[in-house]
Amino acid sequence: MAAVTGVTVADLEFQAANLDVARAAAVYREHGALVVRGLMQPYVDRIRADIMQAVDAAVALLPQARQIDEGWSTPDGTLFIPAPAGFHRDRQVMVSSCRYQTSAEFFRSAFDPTALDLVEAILGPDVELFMNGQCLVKEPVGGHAKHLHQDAGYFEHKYEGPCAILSYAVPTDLVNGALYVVPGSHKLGMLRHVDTTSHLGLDPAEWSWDDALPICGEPGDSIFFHVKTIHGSPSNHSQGPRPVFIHRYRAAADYVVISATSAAKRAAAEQHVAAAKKENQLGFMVRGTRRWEDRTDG
Ligand SMILES: O=C(O)CCC(=O)C(=O)O
Repeated sequence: MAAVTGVTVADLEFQAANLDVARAAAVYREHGALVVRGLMQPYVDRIRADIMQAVDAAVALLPQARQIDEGWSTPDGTLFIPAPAGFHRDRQVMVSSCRYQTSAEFFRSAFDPTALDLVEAILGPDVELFMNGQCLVKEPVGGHAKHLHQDAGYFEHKYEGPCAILSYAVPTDLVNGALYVVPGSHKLGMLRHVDTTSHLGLDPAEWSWDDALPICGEPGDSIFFHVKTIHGSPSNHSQGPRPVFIHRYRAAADYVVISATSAAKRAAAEQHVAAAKKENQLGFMVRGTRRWEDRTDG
């Protein structure tokens, strides 16, 4: 697949200070991606400490890990996947246990006023959190690639779907695993996903890193992306860990209709779309009000 546009990082980029919210929201709507430099800077040092503490605890818990479809889960809820050849352990961290229930600073950062002004401009007045926050870590010297995918492959929604804010917790570049996005790809609709080493991903014969735009950044820089924007990040070839933290928001009336982590599970879940309901998917409200009619929809 050829690159969709000639969009550069500069076309997507804003500074958090004195942000022009309406203009930034317009860039998001057009490209399905947006970079806000320094947005999470006030929180990043504490969040990074919480993530890395969670990783150390999880590695100590590895003897108690149980096998699950996606890899192995330690009792704290960390997801491990197979490590590459030559790695010093047979399993590597993918998703840490750091989430809103475990890190006060991570939870507090989800309510950042500038982030919420922007999310409200994108999603409308009534906004809830989707999921409990997610912190992914690429371990040093070979930490996993997250292959190009649409988040909608994992959680397709009834309406617009979530807006994600992924923030770097360390300086992140082409060596340690910058996030790549395909600007404009949110307009392509739902694409076919296959099984990869990082779970659902686009067929590598159809989409490659050459089709995507890498976004390097500093700790606290944030990348917004649409649930259908193609994105991913290559392996970490540096000597240090590469953590990120992700907030996801959606319109308060929206809900998941297909949830899956493999192609077979997606195919099965596609049979039950009509049964999906909002009422058992209430996230914490961050802007506006919950409306009763939204809860009974579906
Ligand atoms: O860790 C990353 O860079 C990618 C995370 C990601 O793509 C996701 O969680 O959807």
